[in-house]
Amino acid sequence: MNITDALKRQRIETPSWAYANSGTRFKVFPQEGVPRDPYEKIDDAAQVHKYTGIAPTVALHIPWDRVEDYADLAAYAGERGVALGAVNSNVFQDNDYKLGSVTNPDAGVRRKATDHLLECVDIMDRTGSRDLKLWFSDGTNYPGQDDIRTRQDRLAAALREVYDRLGDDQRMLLEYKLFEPAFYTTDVPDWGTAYAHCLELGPKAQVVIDTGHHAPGTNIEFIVAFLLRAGKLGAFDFNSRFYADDDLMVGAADPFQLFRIMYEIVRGDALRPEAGIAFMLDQCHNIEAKIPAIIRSVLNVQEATAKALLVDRDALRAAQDSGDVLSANAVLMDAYNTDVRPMLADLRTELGLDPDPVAAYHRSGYFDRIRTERVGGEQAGWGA
Ligand code: PSV
Ligand code: MN
Ligand code: MN
Repeated sequence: MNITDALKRQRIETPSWAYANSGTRFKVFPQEGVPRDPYEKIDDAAQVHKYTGIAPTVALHIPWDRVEDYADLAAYAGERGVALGAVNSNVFQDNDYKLGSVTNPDAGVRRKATDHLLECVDIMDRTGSRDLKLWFSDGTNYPGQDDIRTRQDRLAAALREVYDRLGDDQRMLLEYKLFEPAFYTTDVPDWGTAYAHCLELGPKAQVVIDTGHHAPGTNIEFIVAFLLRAGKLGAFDFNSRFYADDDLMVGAADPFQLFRIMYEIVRGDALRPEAGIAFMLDQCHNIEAKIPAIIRSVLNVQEATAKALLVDRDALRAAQDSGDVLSANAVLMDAYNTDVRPMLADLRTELGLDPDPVAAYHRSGYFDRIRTERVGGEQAGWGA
């Protein structure tokens, strides 16, 4: 397939919570016009798709996006030209979870947490979502606080129960994170732990790479290559980090890293939707305008992808096979250093889109409408 065909077929999922107010634990700065309910988040997600043409799904977070009728929400999304994507579970914001959710020493709390995950699968049945995304804040703060190995047993038991509840076309995506909110041990701290649990569970369990969830200097593209080779990469949560889990716009901190990640995706033939990798954003726009920031983020992924597609794979292979270190590196850098923006502007024109999606959004008057119509917008659910 040629480069433009591959780019036309690329799909990026935006997160419902990125449209809502968010902040740090120090302060949430409310913005004008933010959505007041999940329906309005979908309205905003539809704007991102309208101007980029490659963001046709929006991920939900339960309970932040709890509604009476999920089938109705799915139908509403459809009317706006988008669809509901992954369902993100939330077992980290209840008083009961102080010592953990599915790994809590108290069996009653573990039951409550597992029941929530099962409820998320019920919701997926109604939204038509394929993916259940699991992230656990579980861990300990002090040596000796709880038994590290027993917590793995509890985790495995909960995952098994949820796995067995999945429908034929549904998947479980297990996300890891190095630390935070737990500071001594985290029960799913890295890709190896997530991979081992997914392997034990079976083919419907896959690993999520959140790009912000690693130690500084971690080679994320290696993880991508390894998991793709093992058939265990399920999804990305894209964002940028300078220090920890910063949740800044993808491609803002390290566009070269994003290119290297997307090169491994192209190398692994995993860009096409049929390959089953969900390319999602997981970001918070605390100080910048949200919808244009999300449009910008989608474009950043698209630009990195275009550069990855430009890599001359034959020349790279030849240089690698002959041990020509400098030429191999030069092939990669040639692609990275190409300005792909004119090509992408042409692609959009060909698709009937505005060549400059951010400018088109600003010109549309949408923001003026929502800032007057929406009063008292929602907080995403954390960061107060
Ligand atoms: C945790 O830091 C995480 O990355 C998980 O994906 C959560 O579900 C998400 O952030 C939302 O805050
Ligand atoms: Mn995430
Ligand atoms: Mn995170």
